[in-house]
Amino acid sequence: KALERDLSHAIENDELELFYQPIIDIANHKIIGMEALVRWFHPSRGQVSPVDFIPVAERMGIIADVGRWVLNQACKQTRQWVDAGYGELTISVNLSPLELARHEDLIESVGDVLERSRLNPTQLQFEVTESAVMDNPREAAITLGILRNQGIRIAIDDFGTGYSSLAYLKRFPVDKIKIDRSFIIDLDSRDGNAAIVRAVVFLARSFGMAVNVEGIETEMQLERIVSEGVDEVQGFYFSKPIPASDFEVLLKSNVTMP
Ligand code: G
Ligand code: G
Ligand code: MN
Ligand code: NA
Repeated sequence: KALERDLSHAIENDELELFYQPIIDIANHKIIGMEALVRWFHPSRGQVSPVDFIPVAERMGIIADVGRWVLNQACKQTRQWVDAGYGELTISVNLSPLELARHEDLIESVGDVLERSRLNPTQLQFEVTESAVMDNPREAAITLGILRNQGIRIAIDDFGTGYSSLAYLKRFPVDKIKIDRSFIIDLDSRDGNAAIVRAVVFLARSFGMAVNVEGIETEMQLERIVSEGVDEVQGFYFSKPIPASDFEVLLKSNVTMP
């Protein structure tokens, strides 16, 4: 209950912050974008994980407010980095199942935010999990359709951990598959996982989708997936999610300034 009360003031008290994890082009190891991951710095509890407070925000009916704050902050930051000459970065934002189900709020925020940040819609990507889509397939299909018609990119997050992974790809046209990191963890030891990555890449290609591999932690894992034809990678091997100021240091070392 105390957590709920505090969360309802977190935005106005400026306690939310976005961390960013770089998304790397596997072909040249350059940063092509970033995933925004929200953090709540509670005045007495310290850092509260989104795993713990996003469900609370959903229950309280304020997830649309949190989502709007995240989207606005993420796009504003991206605009600053694009203006600073770090390239046409893409920003990836996680969507909760509820945001996907109640699309009116989301669609309105997206229009506002894109206009204000002057980002190209193709620079914005939403990540949705398989289970979020399967919770409410009809609503999800409508929401994703509207977003994609505007040019916004959709990625399936944590791919391979939910149900109906394969069949629904045909029904839910998306732009990208993010292979869950559980398939990467024991890539070194278990042969079967390399075969899964290969199969997902093949499947994605036949549907015209790009492939992201998450959770790369070692050079060995990177080497193993380079040969599988994935497009982009993320993981602690490159960087954890970090505050904006630290991310800018990465960007500086990453590109040749104009
Ligand atoms: O960054 P971290 O590992 O703590 O993220 C934990 C989980 O919280 C991940 O599943 C991530 O997708 C989710 N998450 C992080 N930021 C957001 C956000 O802004 N909105 C939603 N809905 N989920 C988020
Ligand atoms: O569910 P989602 O994929 O959005 O969760 C993203 C979270 O996964 C990030 O917040 C981050 O904390 C975590 N993550 C990202 N890269 C790695 C990694 O290489 N190893 C581990 N263990 N976690 C990671
Ligand atoms: Mn994600
Ligand atoms: Na994921």
